[in-house]
Amino acid sequence: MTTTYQNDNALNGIIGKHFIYTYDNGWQYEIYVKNADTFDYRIHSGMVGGRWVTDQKAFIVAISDNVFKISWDEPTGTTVSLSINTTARHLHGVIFFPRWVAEAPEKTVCYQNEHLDLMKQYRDAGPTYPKLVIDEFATITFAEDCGANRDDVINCPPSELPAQYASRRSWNL
Ligand code: FER
Repeated sequence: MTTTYQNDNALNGIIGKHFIYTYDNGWQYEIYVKNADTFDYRIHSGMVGGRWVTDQKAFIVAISDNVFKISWDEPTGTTVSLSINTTARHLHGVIFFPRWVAEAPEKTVCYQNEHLDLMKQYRDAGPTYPKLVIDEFATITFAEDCGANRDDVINCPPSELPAQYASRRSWNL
């Protein structure tokens, strides 16, 4: 089936966007969508707070006007799918954590890009099951349009950010 949501313009509302959001369980995350299949993220608080990743590949699709889905498989074996509504200013995330991450989340807290082989070793060593599934809504508290393919939006760990960075509230899309 071909729909109007599968064309070159369909992702205009998500590419280049930068969001900070807090899940209803209190976990705070940040994402920057670099282009049609790449994004960066940083985790400010929660089970794996402090973790950050650049140039993660993902499937990014438009579901309807202002609604997007981003899905990916981490080198850790964690898989995630985010449904983002940019006008309602909220999203829904489902995170499927392998058992080894649930048992020792601190092992994944790093700049992942510098530890890809180690993360894959952990992934392959497991245990994988039973998975820990987190199914949560989040409120988007900060939004801006940075434009595509920037490397200066998410480029340091949360600990090196200015105070109040993540608690700023603004909306500029
Ligand atoms: C998110 C939920 C989970 C997210 C990233 C993750 C970018 C990744 C978690 C992990 O790899 O541990 O909303 O946003």
